[in-house]
Amino acid sequence: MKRILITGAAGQLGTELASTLQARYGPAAILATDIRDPAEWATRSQAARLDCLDLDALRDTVAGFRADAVLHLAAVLSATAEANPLAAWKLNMNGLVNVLQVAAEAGCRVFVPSSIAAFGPGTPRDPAPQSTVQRPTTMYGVTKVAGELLCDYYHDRLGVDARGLRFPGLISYATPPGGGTTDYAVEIFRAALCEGHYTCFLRADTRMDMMYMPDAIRAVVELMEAPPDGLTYRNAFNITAMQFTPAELAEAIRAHVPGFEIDYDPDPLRQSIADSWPARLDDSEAREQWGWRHHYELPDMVADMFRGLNAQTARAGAGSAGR
Ligand code: AKB
Repeated sequence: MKRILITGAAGQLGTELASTLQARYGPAAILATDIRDPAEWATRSQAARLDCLDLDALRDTVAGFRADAVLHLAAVLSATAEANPLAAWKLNMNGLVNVLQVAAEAGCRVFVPSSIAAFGPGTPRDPAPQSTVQRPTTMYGVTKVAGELLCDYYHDRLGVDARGLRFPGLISYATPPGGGTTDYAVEIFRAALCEGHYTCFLRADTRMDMMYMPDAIRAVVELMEAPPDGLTYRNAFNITAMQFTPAELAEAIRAHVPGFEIDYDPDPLRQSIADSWPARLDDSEAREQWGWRHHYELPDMVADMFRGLNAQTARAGAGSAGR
């Protein structure tokens, strides 16, 4: 990868991936795009407004930038997709097929995130094997399974070097997530700092698979830089880091915010989505095929989240004091 175009770059994963890639490959090598106007989100990278549903605009932007890799992150997450399934199908599938088509024409490598949501209630829960039953019961999950197959198709028939990861819930402080079922595990930190209290939209005992953002970013880079020959499950490697319930996360937070309180008001939609997913992914294939290892466990992740959020608050305070 020498010249990388990112779609959905203003999102939770895109923001941090763009800055990591700028540091690694140089700012001139990265074009961060999003459907939102760059004035609203871009800081120091080359940035452009791009709607990946517009095939001609996508083709022109890839050609104009001379991209040799597209990291396609523009997608609707699980809870939002359930609220508007048709819009989710349209963005998640038509955006992806456009990216794959342009990549086939321009000879680009492609990264596409899949998700634990590509599994459903019929999948073994703990752990979900790499290769197993995939009958999700959410529109988001349906688009993730179809997306994995579409990437396989473009690889097998048209030679596109497409690669992908099945992410668990991602936790980070730089940019909030939007519309996911695992979002509680991000919201809870700001609530702990600002209010000392959080009302969780999942039951206390809902065990879910999670990963801290620095591990997720490293996984993308390592997979994209891995030699292609050893990759059997190239478009959908299970990866995992930690599993916890809201009650266990609250306990870990109390080590930093003594007296933090949590109560529970389960949202039927998001609870049913969470209950339909495995509690843990088996990532042994990723470990064997390209050397994947996670670094962050629950206590390190919680400590680093508070370090990052406190630094953000201090910077914001210094910014407003200087105005
Ligand atoms: C969501 O909750 O929808 C996402 C995911 C697990 O893919 N974080």
